[in-house]
Amino acid sequence: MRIAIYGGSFNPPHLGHAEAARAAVTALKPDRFLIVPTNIPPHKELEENSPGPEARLELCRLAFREIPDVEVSDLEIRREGKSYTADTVDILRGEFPGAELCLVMGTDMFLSFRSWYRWQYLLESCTLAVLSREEDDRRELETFKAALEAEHGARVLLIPHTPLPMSSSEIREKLRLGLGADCLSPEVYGCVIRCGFYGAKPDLSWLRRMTAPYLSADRVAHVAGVESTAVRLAAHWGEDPDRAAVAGILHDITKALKREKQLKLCEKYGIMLDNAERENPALLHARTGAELARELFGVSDAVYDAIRWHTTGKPDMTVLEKIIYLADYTEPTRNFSGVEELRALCLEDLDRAMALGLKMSIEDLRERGKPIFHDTMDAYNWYKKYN
Ligand code: DGI
Ligand code: FE
Ligand code: FE
Repeated sequence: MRIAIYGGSFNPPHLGHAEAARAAVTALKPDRFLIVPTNIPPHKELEENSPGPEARLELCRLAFREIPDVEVSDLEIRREGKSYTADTVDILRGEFPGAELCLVMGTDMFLSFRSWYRWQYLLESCTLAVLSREEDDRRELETFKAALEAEHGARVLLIPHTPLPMSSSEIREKLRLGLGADCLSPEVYGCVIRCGFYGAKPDLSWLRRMTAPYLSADRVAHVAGVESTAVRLAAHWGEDPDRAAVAGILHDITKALKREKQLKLCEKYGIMLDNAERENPALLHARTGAELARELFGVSDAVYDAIRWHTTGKPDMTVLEKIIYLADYTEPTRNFSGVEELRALCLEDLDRAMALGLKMSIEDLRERGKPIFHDTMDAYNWYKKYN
């Protein structure tokens, strides 16, 4: 019986890890292949927003689930403190007496092997399976392999493998900039964004793709228009354009849902409704949209609130809230009379634009014989002083 062990911090596990595992499975054909994420000890400085051990385990399960016969093991995560491979090997030897244990590692780990804790014990108990890069110095590897074999009776297998050009630390940095979606499996990336790990900002093209199925055909141009208008206003008013883009992309995410579904979502999220809201499903999508955006994409409170208040407005809004309200009202496909004046005002004074927008909205509702919702009225009563 052959058991392969592929350890690492997997913070986060990326496509390069998955590729390496695939190459090792193919070359070693082990009976069991264990991915063993290390426990990152609590005293080690962890970057802010790093996933905890349990979450990292879950990310690994997602990252490696496409590879047949690979198991993610919580052996080291369950063990407190620093994770020594030798301790893990002790346990596996006890559990699987007589099995051949293969330690899967990259070239750098291999060449520094003599600095590992209890490395001689590891050489006695395990075969080393080294994923060697094409650009590696072949002779250096062969020489080191021969030395370990001659001096310590080691068993070393060199597995040719060209790794994908990526590293976890580089990816963490990219994620903070709204990049890196192409380095992770879709499931891992989705989980990172939803949970806000590594301070990740969503990749906007990924977000557009993910939200497309939620939009009815006649909403697509509107939502794209809100996004671009919100980004422009954000740049103009010193607000974060990425945040504005996220709010714009997500603001109508539940608009297509029928009243019944809206009410179901309100129940699910514990949203309390008054009679006016219950009677007017057009008002619900701002509330359910904010909740769904948080559940699916882990949006910040600022983005949540911008979506939450985009339909009615409210007194004393944040810059982002005003931007989304006004972008929704003035994006390029809107063509009601007075829209040009409102567009111009958005670039001059956001509060006056709110006053005008709310006034026009209320006039329009009155003309159509619709009741004015109290949030809309409260908002207007706050902003009318800027008129
Ligand atoms: O979702 P959009 O169509 O892009 O725009 P929106 O979120 O502003 O929603 C507009 C709808 O909301 C429109 O059908 C009118 C309705 N609405 C907004 N404020 C009020 C309102 N309806 C009533 N009855 N009262 C309001 O105060
Ligand atoms: Fe809306
Ligand atoms: Fe909208």
